Amino acid sequence: MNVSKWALITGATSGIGWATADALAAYGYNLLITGRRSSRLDALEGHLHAKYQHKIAIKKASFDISDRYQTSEFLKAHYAELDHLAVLVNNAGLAKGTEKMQEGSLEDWDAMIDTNIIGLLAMTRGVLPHMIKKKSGHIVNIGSVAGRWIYQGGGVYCATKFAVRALSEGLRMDLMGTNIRVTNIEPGMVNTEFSLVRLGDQKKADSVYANMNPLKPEDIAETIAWCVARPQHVNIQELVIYPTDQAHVGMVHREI
Ligand code: NDP
Ligand code: 8X3
Repeated sequence: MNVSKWALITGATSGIGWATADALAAYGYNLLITGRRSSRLDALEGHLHAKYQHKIAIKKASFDISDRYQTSEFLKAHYAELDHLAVLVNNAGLAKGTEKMQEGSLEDWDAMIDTNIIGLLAMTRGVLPHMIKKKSGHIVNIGSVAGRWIYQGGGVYCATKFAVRALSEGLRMDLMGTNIRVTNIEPGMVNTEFSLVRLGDQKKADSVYANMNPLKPEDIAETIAWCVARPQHVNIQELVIYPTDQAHVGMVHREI
């Protein structure tokens, strides 16, 4: 095993996670990439090996992070890589639905809470003993502007991202003296599969980004790579990143 430095990216099968794998590969990180869709992990592995000429090691793990048992089996199976983990990017996440709470689906709420909060927590809890042992590491959480401001029909999703913000802050306090950094990245609109997953319809998803210039996954990935590349004594705690066309949640300039 190439032991130099490993990064674990959850939700690497698409969007921000995929782009982050690419950005960290460019910095020479070996990658542990996860997500439920194994064919996408295979495609990402092929893309990265072609682009970086097999200079980095890649391990793939396909599992459902909202299932605590599957996450714990993943952690057990990758103990060796985790001992060399420099970066964990807690990116896997989703929004489901835009209904008002009085009409919301409990299944959708379970999916958001179990993925965005419980999955992130279980993964973080699993890797921390490895990082604490070597007194170094960087946890990058993908929060959202939805973790700072609330919008109608987004209450539960927003609550999960408020939780990510609170957990990031609490973690920084608990980890004081361990040398481990914790960053919360809070993007506005990024054109990924996010809206397709949320709305379940490609046309509706396309309309979210119509006539405006949203962020690209690469914009967030480059920011993550920049945070990670800061000197060890520098911790970028929080970063809010909007597209220029978006002034606030729900306030978007569209050229029509
Ligand atoms: P995508 O839908 O493109 O990517 C989401 C990723 O999360 C996929 O790789 C998906 O993999 C993974 N994922 C979702 N559920 C699970 C699960 N149960 N188990 C394992 N993996 C899972 O969306 P984004 O790239 O936009 O989203 C990435 C993160 O960014 C999320 O946390 C999202 O909340 C956040 N975010 C997104 C914004 C946006 O506007 N797009 C803005 C602010 C934050 P798979 O389906 O293969 O399991
Ligand atoms: C995704 C951004 O504004 O759609 O977290 O909630 S938003």
